[in-house]
Amino acid sequence: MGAIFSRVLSRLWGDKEARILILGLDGAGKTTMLYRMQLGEVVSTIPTIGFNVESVTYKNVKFQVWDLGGQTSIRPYWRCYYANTDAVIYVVDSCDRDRISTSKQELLQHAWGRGAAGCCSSGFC
Ligand SMILES: Nc1nc2c(ncn2[C@@H]2O[C@H](COP(=O)(O)OP(=O)(O)OP(=O)(O)O)[C@@H](O)[C@H]2O)c(=O)[nH]1
Ligand SMILES: [Mg+2]
Repeated sequence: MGAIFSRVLSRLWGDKEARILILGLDGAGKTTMLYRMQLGEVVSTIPTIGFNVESVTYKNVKFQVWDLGGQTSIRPYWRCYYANTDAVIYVVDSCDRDRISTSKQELLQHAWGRGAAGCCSSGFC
């Protein structure tokens, strides 16, 4: 099944590197997710000022994954990265109850309108 999925993806995409944005509030777990996908392990992180970008290969498909800083003052700049984006992963810390509505507003304002690929709820306390 995985091999079929991989073949379908590479036919659709060819050699093109799919561009993915990871968005979400500060501390939601975006950078942790990026390096978990790339290295397969959890690394210690510091708050992202600007962005991290890494190439990730999954089943012969290459992804260029952009992890953007989520602090309040940085969020307005997310729009600068939208061009040529194929998918958005929006990360929510489900234990951050106080900021769930802020997270929802940002999702609606930034990610949803861009055609978010999936919504990932990072459930840690
Ligand atoms: N226990 C647990 N801790 C996590 C998980 N994901 C992230 N963390 C911790 O949460 C903190 C923030 O994670 P980051 O990945 O740096 O958060 P971020 O979304 O990149 O934050 P900004 O760069 O500020 O936008 C770090 O101390 C992580 O170790 C998880 O799944 N479980
Ligand atoms: Mg980060």
